[in-house]
Amino acid sequence: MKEFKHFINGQYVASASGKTFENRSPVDNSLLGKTYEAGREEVDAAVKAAKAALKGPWGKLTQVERTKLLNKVADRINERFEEFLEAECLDTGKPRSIAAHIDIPRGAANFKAFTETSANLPTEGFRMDTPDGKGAMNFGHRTPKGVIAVVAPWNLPLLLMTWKVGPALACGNTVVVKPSEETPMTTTLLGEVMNECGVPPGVFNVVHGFGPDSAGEFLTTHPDVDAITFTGETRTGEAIMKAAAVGLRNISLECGGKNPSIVFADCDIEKAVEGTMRSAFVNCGQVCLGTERVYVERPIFDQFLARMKEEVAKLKLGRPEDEQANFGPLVSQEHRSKVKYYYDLAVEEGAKVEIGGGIPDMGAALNDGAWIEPTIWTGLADDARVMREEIFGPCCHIRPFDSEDEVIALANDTDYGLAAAIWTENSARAVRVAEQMEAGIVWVNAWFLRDLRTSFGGAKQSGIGREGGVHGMEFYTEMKNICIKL
Ligand code: NAD
Ligand code: 6OD
Repeated sequence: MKEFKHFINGQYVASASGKTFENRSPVDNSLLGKTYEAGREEVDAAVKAAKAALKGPWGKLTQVERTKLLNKVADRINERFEEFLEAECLDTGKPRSIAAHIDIPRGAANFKAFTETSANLPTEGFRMDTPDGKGAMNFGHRTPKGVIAVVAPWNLPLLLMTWKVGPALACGNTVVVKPSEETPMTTTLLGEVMNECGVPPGVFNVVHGFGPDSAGEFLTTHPDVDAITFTGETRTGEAIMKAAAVGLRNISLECGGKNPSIVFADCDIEKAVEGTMRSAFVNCGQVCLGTERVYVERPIFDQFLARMKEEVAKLKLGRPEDEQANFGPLVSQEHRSKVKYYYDLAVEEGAKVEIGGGIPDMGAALNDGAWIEPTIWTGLADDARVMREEIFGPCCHIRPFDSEDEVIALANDTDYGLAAAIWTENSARAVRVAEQMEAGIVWVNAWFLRDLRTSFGGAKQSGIGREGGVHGMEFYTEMKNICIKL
């Protein structure tokens, strides 16, 4: 039986209480291992180690030395690619082809991209006049913020954890990571890589467990944590924001979405179908940037819907290692119950189920897994709960529209504001509509096309703050003004 332990001060440790919880496969519900649940004692040890490491050899590294070390981490993840891939697929059930293309390479890239940004981060300087005529010089100086708590979700476990750990370490901080209870494996494995690369003990720490009254809460309420970066549900973000209020710790919150996709009649319809298929169904719909509301201009509505149904019918459900499969299970039985609840609610609320809507028969070997059918609805009212609440499953509602103004209002009529996609060959319209989207990220004729130098984050209830490029550097450093009287 595999055991997933905490990684504290460079060593793997069990919980003093001996408390564990099961890690089960979403593919067939088989037992993959047991994970230790951290109590206050382990969280405290991890935070203490992280705090001490700030003053140790890590804190004395030059920018160049730190860059070399983190680049080595990226290279080592790539050298151990197969192990990371296997671990990610076991935990999430996602097809290997997806994890090999998205999760693992991006997990490694996050350690390289932000060392470059950090090394090239500009600062400011102001020469000022003084009454004695001699003047003074001001210049900005950045220091690491300190101990960063990283609280991560399960949908892209390595990618979303390193997306925070990469920039945090690039800026010279130390981290304590709380991965999702659903997906402990790749974060645990990263501890080995840190040791292999010579990252000093205490710089990267991992504590496992749940949220409330468990590792998540113990970590985010710990007084020696200097800032908290979180990705997950909006309601959890609220709890974390409350925890961070004590001691005025800074937060970065990347939360839920109910993202629209707008398909204009002048789009390249095949490109729009291909992109919308990915945005609604890749990773079994478990991508925060994914599309759950599709608006299609009326002249091409029937054609677009028919093409989407054809493509959904071609999705091939199967085990991660099945090379023909491009669609895995949801992450857990618990999450499937939530998604299935919304599938049933959609019907109650008057949706026409165009395709899917249920739980597939996967055969005896897989029927205990968290499988669900990819689903398209039409006919829902704009105020239906299914149209307003994040489902985080492989489903979307497709609705016709008649004018640009109408669709802008519809797309923005949501509590969330994470991402939007626009499909049109008219570049003036693309810019005009993109500028009016109430969202942190807008793609035109693309989806999930990522340049790590750009800002990433959500408006409204999709989050607070921006990470990526120089924006993340603001969060991960403390800016100081030094004023020198001349
Ligand atoms: P979640 O909020 O349930 O859990 C995320 C993490 O928070 C987990 O590690 C969990 O254990 C921890 N947690 C839960 N309650 C806590 C508490 N009270 N205190 C401290 N920690 C706590 O989210 P999830 O189900 O893992 O992920 C799915 C959600 O994440 C969706 O809403 C999705 O939209 C969102 N998400 C957002 C982004 C983004 O970049 N905006 C990216 C991925 C996922
Ligand atoms: O690409 C990224 O950097 C990122 N943070 C993606 C988030 C995906 C959400 O599920």
